[in-house]
Amino acid sequence: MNKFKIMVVNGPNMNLLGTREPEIYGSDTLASIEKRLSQCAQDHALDIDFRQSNHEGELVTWIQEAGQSFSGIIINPAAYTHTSVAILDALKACQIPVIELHLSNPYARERFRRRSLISPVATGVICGFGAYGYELALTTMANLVKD
Ligand code: CA2
Repeated sequence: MNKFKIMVVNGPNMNLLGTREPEIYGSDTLASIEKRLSQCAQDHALDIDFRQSNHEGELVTWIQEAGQSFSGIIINPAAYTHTSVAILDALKACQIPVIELHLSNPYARERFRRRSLISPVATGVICGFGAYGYELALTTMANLVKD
């Protein structure tokens, strides 16, 4: 049986996870998050494609690809959450479920982080649960795509 394919996209500076600011983002690296998420994907019989880029245009290209050949997208747009009309437009064009994800709770932080350009086009938002949020998002996505 063909498995549903889910793209998991991480935005700028997420490659630095685990090296600084552990009090905000936890001590996991992106590689350790990916490893745990792969196990979670197996448990839900999903295929995940886990990616990170520091480049807005590359993220847009990946979102377009997800819209064409994936069943869902989980995205932590990182700082682009608060600035990127290009990512907003790309997600708007996708006809698949979109889960916006953040490790921290941006609403409990600086004022500029309280505005997300992405949330209006997301199916739902998960934030504030650290690395575990990725597993929450994938479990939710499993329910969305199998419904
Ligand atoms: O809480 C989140 O997941 C964020 O999307 C993380 C972004 C931040 O700009 C958003 O407001 C909230 C930052 C990702 C960069 O993470 C770093 C980790 C370690 C050291 C430096 C940056």
